[in-house]
Amino acid sequence: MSEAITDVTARELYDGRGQPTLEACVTMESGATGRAMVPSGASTGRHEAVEVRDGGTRLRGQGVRRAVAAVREILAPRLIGHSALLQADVDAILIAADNTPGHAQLGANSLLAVSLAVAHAAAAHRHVPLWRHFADLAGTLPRLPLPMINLFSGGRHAPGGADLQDYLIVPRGATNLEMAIEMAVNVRLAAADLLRTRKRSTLLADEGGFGPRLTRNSIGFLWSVEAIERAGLVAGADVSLALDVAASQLVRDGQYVLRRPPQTLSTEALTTLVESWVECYPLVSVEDPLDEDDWVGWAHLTARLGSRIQVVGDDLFTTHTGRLQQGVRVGAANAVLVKCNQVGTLSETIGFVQLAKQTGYRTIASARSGETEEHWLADLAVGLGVDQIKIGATRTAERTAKYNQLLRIADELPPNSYAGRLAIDRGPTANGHDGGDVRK
Ligand code: 2PG
Ligand code: MG
Repeated sequence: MSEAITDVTARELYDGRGQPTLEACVTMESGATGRAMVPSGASTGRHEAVEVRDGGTRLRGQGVRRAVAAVREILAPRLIGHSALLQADVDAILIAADNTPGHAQLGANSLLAVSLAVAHAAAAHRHVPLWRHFADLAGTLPRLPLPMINLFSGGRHAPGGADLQDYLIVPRGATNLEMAIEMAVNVRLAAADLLRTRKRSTLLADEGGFGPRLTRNSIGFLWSVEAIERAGLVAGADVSLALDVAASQLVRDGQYVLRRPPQTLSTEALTTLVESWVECYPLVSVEDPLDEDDWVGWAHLTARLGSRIQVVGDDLFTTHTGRLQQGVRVGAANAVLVKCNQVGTLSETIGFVQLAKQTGYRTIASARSGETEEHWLADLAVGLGVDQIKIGATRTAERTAKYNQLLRIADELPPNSYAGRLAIDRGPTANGHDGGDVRK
């Protein structure tokens, strides 16, 4: 059987933060090969699948030799002889080999590296681009997502900076992907000028954006708007703003503790603060505005803001269908972040995206703060036909690898394949809300 897997191996390599990560390699009877590396988060959700690291003193405990051994000794023998074209079967074998909640024994990093390497090999075997293979697996029409691009970072991604983790720009006015990325590049350059003028650091944060010290979190919004205008664009029309609060990282003893300025807030008070930002700035999307287990708070916030903006669950859902079902039940959020390594395998990720689409939640494929130079996430976003993609700034190779791949794919697809502003502006969202025109 030419599509049979004949070899599975793994090695320890390094990601863009210089941390060890895992690469798996798969060979098929036909001679086709595939390999994939996995990313890693910093502001990880409590309900994410488990990333297995070695512990001990070598590489400060971050080594992945145990995960490498899991691939070589446990996963490889179970997969050899199986068809690489049957991704769902492959993933079921991986999940059964681990057989613990959260893939805690072998690690979601081991499972995902192998799952993706199998997909890469299968695409090579079929002589189709990876995005096409993903689209065929999911039964989706390929689509180019609207990018959501990091400008300023804080929180865990830029310690010493703002409390809020990601200030992003959304080039809603662009009519094609090339124009969208060009706008983002120009805004980024303008932001660098703005920081230099104010004698602030232009050193890069984890996602390639800037991580300046800010005395108030609101300055991040003001400077984002200023950078858009300095780039000759209209804030709110050409380019809007998005935010990732990563609120679970701010919780101390049941309250949200902010430092810029110092504030200790209840759920209700943080919701009101987020609402004031929505009223003052051209914000169209807010991610993780509240703690990952505060379903009641999320439901209230979504009822209050969900008709005006996109409310995104990242740590809330951790790419798990069970948690999304809970969200649908209580009316929490109207969009989901999609991160493969939060759940573990390609098939689980596809299932999550399908459920999100069925339940009217918008979908955003997302990189991690610790990314690799690979571009499979761009292929996955296109193949699964998600609405938006969040892969950091237009800077540093592990980020531009994905933007560049999106641009390459754009050349292959018909011009009307770009999701554009409709991916965030309109259409029914979860909980019966109409997304409305969120233009400000
Ligand atoms: C997030 C991601 C990317 P991390 O919170 O959305 O910005 O961060 O990979 O650290 O979880
Ligand atoms: Mg997030």
